[in-house]
Amino acid sequence: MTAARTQSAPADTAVSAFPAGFLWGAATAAYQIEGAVDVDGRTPSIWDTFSRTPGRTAGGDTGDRATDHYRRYSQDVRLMSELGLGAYRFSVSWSRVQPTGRGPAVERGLDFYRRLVDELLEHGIEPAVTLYHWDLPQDLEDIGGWPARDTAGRFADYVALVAEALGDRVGIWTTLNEPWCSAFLGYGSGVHAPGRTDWAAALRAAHHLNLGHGRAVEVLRAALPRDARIAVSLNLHEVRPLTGSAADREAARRIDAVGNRVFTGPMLNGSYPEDLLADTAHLVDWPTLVHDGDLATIARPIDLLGVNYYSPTVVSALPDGQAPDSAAAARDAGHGDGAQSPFAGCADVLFHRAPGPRTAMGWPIDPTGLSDMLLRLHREHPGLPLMVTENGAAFEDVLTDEGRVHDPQRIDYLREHLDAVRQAIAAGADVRGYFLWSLMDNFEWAYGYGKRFGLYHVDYDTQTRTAKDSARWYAEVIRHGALPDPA
Ligand code: IFM
Repeated sequence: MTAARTQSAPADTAVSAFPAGFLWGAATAAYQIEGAVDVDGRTPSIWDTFSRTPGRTAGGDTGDRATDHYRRYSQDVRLMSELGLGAYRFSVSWSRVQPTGRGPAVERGLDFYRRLVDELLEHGIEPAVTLYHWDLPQDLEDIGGWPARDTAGRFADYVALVAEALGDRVGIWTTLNEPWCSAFLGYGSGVHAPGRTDWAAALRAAHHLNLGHGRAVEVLRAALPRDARIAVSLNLHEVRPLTGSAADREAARRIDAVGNRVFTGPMLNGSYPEDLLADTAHLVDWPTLVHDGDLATIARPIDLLGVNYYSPTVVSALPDGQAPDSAAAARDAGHGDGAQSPFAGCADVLFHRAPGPRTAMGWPIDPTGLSDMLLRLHREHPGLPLMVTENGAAFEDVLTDEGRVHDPQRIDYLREHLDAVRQAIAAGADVRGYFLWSLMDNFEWAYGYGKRFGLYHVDYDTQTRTAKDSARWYAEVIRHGALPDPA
């Protein structure tokens, strides 16, 4: 934790190149791009159910068609090749592989990923698989979802099926993407599927996601070749107290506990932080929730920590006499219009958006949050290689009559954030690569199709992909392995 905007990596303007072997990538997720939700045996996930529920997503948008990547994947791999990507990070849809969340694999579902991986390898692009990016099979939610312990075991069985199918050709494996969102937006504030608003359920979900991660690591280690790299991607909150007051620093500590250390504690240190356990003891009975052996499972060593970063989180204590309003807290945190704060037990923490430029999501643009987070992880977990597995921005892109998308704000955002990565590396952080979010515009969850994060613009009527100026810019960065001069 650092005071707002005070700490940043030392500037090093003399060197703009990234280390040799730095992996340049772009990322997507199954439900956000695939479409084809009812073909080849796929059954509904919690996001199908949620997005089809009136009022849950902007404009009632669903992933039914998305960017039709399930059918257009070859064309999309060609776009990746034009960018010169070294790696492509995508997620596997559990509902496609194992529709009810248990039992044997549906080969037609796995075949899609086999074809995609083959196509990537033919183009010299390294596949990086994410095993879970929020789309739990609905059948598993119906019997308890992530708050139920059994879901961790179901996840491990599913992971074994995917590892068996793709293990010989995929070298980078991520167990979970942003489990904080799955637990706290899905079961806490309810702005994500399955839309439950129960802080105790959110904390139970967090533990079972941790357990599912640990069991998945065990399965992957047993199934994959020795040189496969196993990771988890966390959206760690760069939490900054609004002021240096004891009350604001205490607010930051609490958000750091339930936003970050609820995952990094057990995964990387083998224990839940004492302060988290104390803060949330009124919500869950941790000694009953955490069984003997769970922590050893969760702490199985990983090879890479994925860091997803968009914006810092500035917090303060509620002024004396002001009533807590946890729905407002959720809104102000930039986490949607939820019924209550996603941060379990923290209704009395206020969130502040730093002044200055913001993205179309309303998220303040502050690259120092990325360098500070990378350096914190380097300090606290020395020897653990890091990878930026998501970073990018939505802006109000316009497709011109000439078929161009001029997006200088995205180029600025990317340049500043890549420079923050470079500075963190120069200061000692072992950052192995960068995956830009996202390859193409896609279904932005509760925001529907209104928010565009892509390097490629997608016309959702015709499914035409158009390279934005930022795509050309990123291709040059990749080609040179260095940032061009801003001029
Ligand atoms: O689109 C999401 C992605 O699915 C997970 N990380 C944040 C992105 C932007 O909100």
